[in-house]
Amino acid sequence: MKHWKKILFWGLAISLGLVISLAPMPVKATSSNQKLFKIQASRFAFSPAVLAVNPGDQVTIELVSQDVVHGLSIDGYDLHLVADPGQTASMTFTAGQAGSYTLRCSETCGAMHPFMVGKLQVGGNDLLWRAAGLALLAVIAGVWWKRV
Ligand SMILES: [Cu+2]
Repeated sequence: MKHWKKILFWGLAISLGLVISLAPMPVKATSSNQKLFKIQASRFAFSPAVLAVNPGDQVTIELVSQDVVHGLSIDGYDLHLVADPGQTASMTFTAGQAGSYTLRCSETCGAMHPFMVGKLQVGGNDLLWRAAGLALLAVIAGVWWKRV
């Protein structure tokens, strides 16, 4: 391969890689939405168990207990809800940094209580897309490298 072609190749590959890694995601940056989740709690599961929000969202959780007393706390958040049987308890909070946070039942509700968990998924798809983009770029660059 000629010298200038190598320079062009690496220049393009590196700048594309930087764009994929660092480009801001304009869609999510400004959106702050209200999200309402009605979660049914029963031995030994939350339904729904996965809550997907974006950073900055105002999140309201209504916890409904269908059998015994259940609670809800979220790792990394100073929050605590307790719902008596047949009752609804609610709380509102602002979603923080992107990441995956475990929801836990905070009231001992029976034998499988430690496994009564769920997930608060805050944004976080960005990283996945960027990783996929970089992988794709590596494949394309590899093919191109062999052809030129
Ligand atoms: Cu429970």
